[in-house]
Amino acid sequence: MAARGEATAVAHPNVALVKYWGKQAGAGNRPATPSLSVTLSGIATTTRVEAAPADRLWLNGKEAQDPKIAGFLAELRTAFDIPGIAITTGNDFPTGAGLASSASGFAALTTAIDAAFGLGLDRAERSVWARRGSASAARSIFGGFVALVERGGESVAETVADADHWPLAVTVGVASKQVKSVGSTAGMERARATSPFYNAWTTSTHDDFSVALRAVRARDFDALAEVAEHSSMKLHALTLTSRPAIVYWAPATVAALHALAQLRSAGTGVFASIDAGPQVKAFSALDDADDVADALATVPGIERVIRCSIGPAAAVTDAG
Ligand code: 2P0
Repeated sequence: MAARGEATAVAHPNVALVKYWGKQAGAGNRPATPSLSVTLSGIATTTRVEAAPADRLWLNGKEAQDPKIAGFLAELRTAFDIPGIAITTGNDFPTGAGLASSASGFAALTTAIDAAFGLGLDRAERSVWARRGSASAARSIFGGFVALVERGGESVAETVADADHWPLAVTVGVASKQVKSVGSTAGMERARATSPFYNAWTTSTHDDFSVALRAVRARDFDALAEVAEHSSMKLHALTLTSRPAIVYWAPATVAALHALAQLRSAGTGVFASIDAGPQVKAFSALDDADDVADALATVPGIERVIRCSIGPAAAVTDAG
């Protein structure tokens, strides 16, 4: 495909079953631990890039400054000849509130820039570049169940099972649309520097990753539920024991956890996962998604329920 100096790409957020929280020392934005996620369908970032006299950014209809994007473009330009870029990007879900908008954002941006300016990246290379913007974005380049692991001195993402291997539902209870108080990068660094549990986290996450990968391959819901909830709770144990503590949960987050536990006691296979924000992501069989959505919708303080399933890779939708 000829590069025309403009392109549009779509990418989807992902939710980690085994979470990433902490970086290796040194350059390249490489995670300290392996992680395993599902890319979502049902919510997306759409990003258009065009050659321009200077870099400019419009986010959700408003002109914005973003130091993370500026740093990412500067790093890309050390390797590629890229002109000024006008970036127009939008999310059809709350931005910066623990719904992985930086994952889908950097995945869509890298994919659009590659197409617009003829960088010639294959999917794996695009994922490595997206990781430099935001490590979870490496996973959103791929669809289905995605691992982010160490391979050959590099941190690389890869699909470990396609979406149709195990078509789970992911039902999101939005507990607050407010932008999070402490961003992920700062939160991770604070945990590394101050939480007494940080070493236990990095050691045990390697085991969690192996268990979760086996559970995904075997489609063993109970095994995945146990390890994924544990990884999510352990992440929040880290943020709560950082100094000063970071409390990502809202009251409705806790209420939703109780509602899902009650549903599980009544026999529905469901487990919860929470990222760096108050939203609760409930995993279940597709057949149980109506019950899960009904349960979340009646939780006091849950503002909105978003129905997702497991989704596709980032893709160019318009190459000029
Ligand atoms: C994850 N999160 O595995 C974890 C769980 C949030 C909680 O990856 O510093 O925005 O840009 O690499 O990718 C969010 O972290 O952080 C994240 P940076 P990123 O999904």
